Amino acid sequence: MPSAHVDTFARDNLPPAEELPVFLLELPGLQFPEQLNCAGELLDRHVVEGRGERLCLRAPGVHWTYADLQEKANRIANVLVHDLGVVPGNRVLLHAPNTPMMVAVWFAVIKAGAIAVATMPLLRAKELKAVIDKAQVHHALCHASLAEELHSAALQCPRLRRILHFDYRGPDSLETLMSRQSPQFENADTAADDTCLIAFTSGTTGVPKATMHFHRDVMAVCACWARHTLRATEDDVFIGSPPLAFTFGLGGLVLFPMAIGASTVLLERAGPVQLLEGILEFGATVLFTAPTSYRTLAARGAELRRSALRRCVSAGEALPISTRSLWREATGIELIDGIGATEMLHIFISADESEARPGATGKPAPGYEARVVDDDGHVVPPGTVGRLAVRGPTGCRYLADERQRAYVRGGWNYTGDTYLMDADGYFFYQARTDDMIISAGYNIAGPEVEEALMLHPAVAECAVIGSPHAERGQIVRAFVALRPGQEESEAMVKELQDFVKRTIAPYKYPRAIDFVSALPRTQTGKLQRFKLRADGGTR
Ligand code: 3UK
Repeated sequence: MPSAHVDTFARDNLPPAEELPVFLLELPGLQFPEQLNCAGELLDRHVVEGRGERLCLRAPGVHWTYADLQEKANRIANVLVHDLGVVPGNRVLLHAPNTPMMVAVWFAVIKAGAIAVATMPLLRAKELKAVIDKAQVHHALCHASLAEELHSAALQCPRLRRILHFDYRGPDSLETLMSRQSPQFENADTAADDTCLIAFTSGTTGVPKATMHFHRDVMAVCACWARHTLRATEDDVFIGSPPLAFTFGLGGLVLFPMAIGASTVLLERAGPVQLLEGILEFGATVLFTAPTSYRTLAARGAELRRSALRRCVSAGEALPISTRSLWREATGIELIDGIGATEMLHIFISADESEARPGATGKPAPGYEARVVDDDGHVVPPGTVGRLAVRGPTGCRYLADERQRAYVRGGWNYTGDTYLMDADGYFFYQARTDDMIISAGYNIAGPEVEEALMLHPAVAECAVIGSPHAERGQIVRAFVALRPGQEESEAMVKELQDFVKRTIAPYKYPRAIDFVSALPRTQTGKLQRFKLRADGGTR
């Protein structure tokens, strides 16, 4: 396939062929042409087919049609090519909160055949530098409000030649350059297997990894889980909290709505309060957010019941049974749980409302296969806990990283999770592989104990880890944030311990309980158990 990449960095740094996962492309809808630019499919196609006047992006004070977005993206693509000298295959760093301009710059980069490297708004200079160095970035487009950290990073990154700022008025702004460029742009004629985005893992531990995804992969995730499980329509209005630099957010807030000509609401801040306001103000119908956010939002069930909301997707972390039922009771809506990963681009095991089973993530999404295996990679019988291995149209390609050999073995992607499959083929999340607690010879999955604790009315949030113990190897230690008005006392410790013993097998109860005001989380909302483990050891 003729690559459009003049700069061959991405292709040169792909894992060797024998370390790649198997890619399954048989499903109808996955037969992609050799030349494919996903921006053409997701954006230009709607204008060509006469849907240019349909609403595409909403934000406070912003109302862009597909034609509006196309015009902005084309002007920015011209700026990239003519003012900055970007050539196909170059990496362009994007640093912005979720705003319409962030979507426009994303499409501009893809249209130009370059590679979008989106970064979380909260990243500090040190983390931005790591991204710039790893992805060998020469150009950056940055939201004016986030300029400072990127500038300090740039001082230590001689490679970064140029930063343009947007969402501000100034003679040197991206908007000024855009106004001088043509609203027409001919997309780079990229190969379906040219890399179009590099996504960094959020990393609950260790050094972030850079994953590479092709134009074809972007279209594949739209054709699999989104088409078959989410089944949204062109009249749906999407909304959600994950940053667009997190592939959960990119898919849920840009790729999936635009694949079907629907519209999406972008919120710069998307805590539970802003989400609720956004849902009501913009009439959102499809919500993407994390389990903790559903837990908090459930308190506003009465308002949500009167809203247009109809489909709610939970991912990023295991969905506690208690959160699923809380949400159903509060809003009348059954959550769609789905496990996804940056390496896989999006969700690969899930269940829609009608198939959902409490405690189960679901079944492999159309196009994907999943199995539970032992340490040697052999499939274990149903009902046995083991490692999750998956394959499908998307899969792991780390950029120059030896951890590729740990994630992909024998053509399967190992997500680092332990799972159990029941006799009906439903997959039940247990824990991260390295979060299994081994206490006095028992294997205990932290999330199961968390689940039990969260059923207690006094508990707002909790996290369970194994902490070192002389006789037992490890003991189960819980960090608990109580609901307002509850007392952090010895009596409460005893109460919670007894409650867990009554709820699950007694040997799993937390022998130590620490009260905390909040739990440490990543910018993608994941619990950072390693931070608690570091604390837990010293107590
Ligand atoms: C965990 C889940 C249980 C699991 C992601 C949807 O989370 C995403 O990607 P990350 O690379 O993390 C991947 C890891 O997160 N996880 C995610 N969802 C679930 N565990 N139930 C779930 N529903 O450990 C997985 O290996 O940050 C999620 C779409 C795109 C994504 N990138």
